[in-house]
Amino acid sequence: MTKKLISRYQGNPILTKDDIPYPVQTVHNAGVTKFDGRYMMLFRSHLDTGRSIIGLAESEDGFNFTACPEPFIVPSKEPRFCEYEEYGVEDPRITPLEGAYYITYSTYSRYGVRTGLAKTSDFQSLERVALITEADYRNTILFPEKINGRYVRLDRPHTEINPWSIWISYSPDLRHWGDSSLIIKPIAYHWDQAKIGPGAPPIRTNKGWLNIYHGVFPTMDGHVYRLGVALHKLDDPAEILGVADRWILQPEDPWEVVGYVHNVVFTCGAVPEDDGTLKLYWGGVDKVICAGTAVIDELVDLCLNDSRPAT
Ligand code: BMA
Repeated sequence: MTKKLISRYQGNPILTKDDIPYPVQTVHNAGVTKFDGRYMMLFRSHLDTGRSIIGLAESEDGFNFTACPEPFIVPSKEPRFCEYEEYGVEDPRITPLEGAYYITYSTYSRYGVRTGLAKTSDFQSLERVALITEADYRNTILFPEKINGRYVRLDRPHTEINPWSIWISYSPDLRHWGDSSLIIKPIAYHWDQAKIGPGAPPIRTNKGWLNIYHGVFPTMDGHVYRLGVALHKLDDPAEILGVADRWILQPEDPWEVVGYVHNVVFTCGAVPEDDGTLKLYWGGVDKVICAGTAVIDELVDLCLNDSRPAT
């Protein structure tokens, strides 16, 4: 039997809609970070309009979360943003960067899906910075530090011509982005053949940046979402040191197999710990939030020792 690299938390799912003090239909796809010794989680919820908002929950141990009384991000009323957030805000990722916490999230509107960038320093107030992509981009994640003097991000544009792939871009100021290139593609007849997208913001390891991404396989019974790992060179993250051939997590528990969208595990966040492990968070079937742990070195070794081509 292949070794399981992710140990599921015994108390999964760790958050469901019954834990939320305002009316929502789902809780899923959560970004998580450590702030002031606590774990802060931003999670997506569907409302009964079918549109999404983003809530906040807090935890002492990274597994037992308490949701805050009000949502944290709802569609903006500010003129610069409201037109592009009209249909909702989704899939937040949190990146600690230069003393603040930057949040990338998907903004939906009649024009398509873009990426919003917002910022908080206290998880109480929120400042929207900019819309940093045009349509149609999703799954934008920031690296937690500047590399060679520039901010760096991964994202996943949509196109009819190529299976949806992971791209890299750079910025001098977090607002203006360019020098983009495709760096990881789905592989034909492989678990991620339909499309891939960045998941958790990259984690620095001594061998490279660890990127936990999602990959999708089409079946006669719909798409299956799984998670995989890739390793990017520390001082040049456009260079891929390895993409693990096999997935690290697939839908297995009942709340990952049957639900709002069947057979989905989807990550927006992982928290590295001082002991060399990480806590990984994923949405199950677009309905609940689950957690697990992994040994960072084992994920890095999988990228390096059992690799498939990046493009
Ligand atoms: C993707 C996004 C995610 C979602 C996943 C599975 O396209 O919409 O938010 O979790 O599909 O439905």
